[in-house]
Amino acid sequence: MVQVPQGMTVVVGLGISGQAICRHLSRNNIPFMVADTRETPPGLEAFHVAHPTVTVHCGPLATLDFTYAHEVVISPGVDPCSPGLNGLLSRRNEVTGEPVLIGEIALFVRAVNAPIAAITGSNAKSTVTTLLGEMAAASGVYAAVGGNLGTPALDLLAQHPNADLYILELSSFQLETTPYLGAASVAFLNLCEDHLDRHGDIAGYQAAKQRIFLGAQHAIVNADDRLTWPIDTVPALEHFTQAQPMGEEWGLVNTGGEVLLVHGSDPWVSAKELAMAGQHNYANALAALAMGRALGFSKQSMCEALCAFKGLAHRSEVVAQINGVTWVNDSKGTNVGATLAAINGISATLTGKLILLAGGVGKGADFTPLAAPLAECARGVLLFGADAPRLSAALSPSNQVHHVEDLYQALAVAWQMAEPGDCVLLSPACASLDQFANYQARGEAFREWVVNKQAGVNL
Ligand code: UMA
Ligand code: ADP
Repeated sequence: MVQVPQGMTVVVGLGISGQAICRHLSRNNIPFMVADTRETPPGLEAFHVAHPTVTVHCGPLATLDFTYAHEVVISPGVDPCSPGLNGLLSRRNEVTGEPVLIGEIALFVRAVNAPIAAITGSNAKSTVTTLLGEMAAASGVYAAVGGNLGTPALDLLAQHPNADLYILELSSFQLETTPYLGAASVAFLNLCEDHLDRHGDIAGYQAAKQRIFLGAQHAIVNADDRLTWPIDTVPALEHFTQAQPMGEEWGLVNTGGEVLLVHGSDPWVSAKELAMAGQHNYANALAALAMGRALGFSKQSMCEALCAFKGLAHRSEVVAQINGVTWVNDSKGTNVGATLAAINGISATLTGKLILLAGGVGKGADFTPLAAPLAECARGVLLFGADAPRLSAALSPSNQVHHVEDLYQALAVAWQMAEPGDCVLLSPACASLDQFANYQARGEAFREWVVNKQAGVNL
């Protein structure tokens, strides 16, 4: 057993977040050591060069005695209930009364001196976070954007010490170890089954995400998804809906065939002006507009930024239109909720049918919610990867399911099957790790095939 020295802060994990925590502690002259459960964590050698005097303990956490540790700051990928840490969960600092076990965002909250805007949900976090950042820039607000997406939160403080606002995408893993956030505005966008291996069940996952409301001055939540509503009171609480709004909700109104994004009875922007594909992005636009309004951004600038925003790569991204067929890369659709949103959001605007390319590592999810919408709109469902059999068992015979070896075979079959007016959608409802390095590599493979086909390359 290795004893943590008296008063020492321990950083657990030497990944992107852990390294940002170490840089922050160094800048603030706080003595720390590092523990990582892996024998040789990535970046270890470079870390020793950057921090030559810092002790790094590699191997099981249960071989460390944390009795005299001042604070234990864990990385998001490390479960706070891991062996070796569980004794710390209930421990509080005798002087400050704060929990001894915290995460990166707790340090961020202590150090920040400008307002925070924070976004969580199972899906659409990155899209809304980036869009809100664009709206801030258009309104002349100096906002630093990062968190679970892009730059780690603590690095934002160092890189943008004079920011007017910090816009953070926060995952359930980050929120789980955040005792208090105190944000000026937060959004909880949606909740569907994901990360249950870590949180146990949907209630545990929801409880972690609920922490975004701690000390929030304004919140926007999803009127169509009760699991996003705060359990405790939030001073200024607003709702968005993909239906006609009730009262002062943010929602959609159909006037003479034109869909308007509205706040109560106040029209903000016409849906046809949006550059993002799919009706599910109307919900994302509404959430960002509500946050921007609460944060004091200019209405006109926000609407201009929204209409110019094409969305992020791999999220319902239109790659090409070929012979009247639209090819859409939604490789970031790694859970059932995301794929459902993409199917519903895209099929609503189609004149033809949908051909869905899906499969990969299903993370134990229940795929049955996909059957009914696919029965309505699919010409074919092409399944590949480790959990193709589970997916096909959850779908119905009317879903026109075909099994293929991999994404490339799925693309070739889709090419033969598609008719003008159709959309070929890669939205796998699964992680990519059985056949690709990550979702980006899967999306790039899709893009490359489609672009080559468009250029007339024989594939
Ligand atoms: N690990 C160990 N032992 C350790 C420490 C880590 O085995 O001691 C493993 C973890 O189990 C995990 C991997 O190493 O498999 C990475 O974990 P980490 O906590 O070191 O991750 P970071 O590199 O610090 O990246 C994290 C976020 N990763 C996770 O939450 C898993 C990144 O989000 C985030 O961008 C980054 O901090 C900066 O804030 C990525 C992510 O996948 C994009 N997030 C999940 C998601 O979006 O669904 C939550
Ligand atoms: P996150 O950061 O939460 O993973 P992203 O913006 O990267 O979110 O999008 C992830 C997936 O969620 C994409 O496949 C996208 O099509 C899907 N998605 C986008 N908007 C919504 C929505 N409003 N509801 C559910 N899923 C959505």
